[in-house]
Amino acid sequence: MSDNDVVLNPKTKTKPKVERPKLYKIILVNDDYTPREFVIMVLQAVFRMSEEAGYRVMMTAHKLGSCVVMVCARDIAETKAQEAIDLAKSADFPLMFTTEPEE
Ligand code: TYC
Repeated sequence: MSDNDVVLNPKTKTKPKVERPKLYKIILVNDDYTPREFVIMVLQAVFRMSEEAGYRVMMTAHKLGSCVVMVCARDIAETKAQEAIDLAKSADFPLMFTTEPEE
């Protein structure tokens, strides 16, 4: 084969090894003091949930202790969780959101 020949069907493939960025869960944590309506309001304002979806997520955290609100990239998860915590703080409620990597 001369240098000018073109190989149309190379027999080996190189797999690009790009790591998929880890996804993070935003978790709503139950407490005994934050009013249910306030939790729903925060879910609607920060996570763009409908009132019905907000009610379901709030009630799941209320009954089970916590509930996954959304799964997304780490920076978005941390920003949204902080936004929600800040809203609660400014209203003097102990409402808490945490983030953790998905398995
Ligand atoms: N448990 C609260 C109440 O009874 C309501 C609540 C639900 C608070 C979910 C936080 O993540 C939460 N007023």
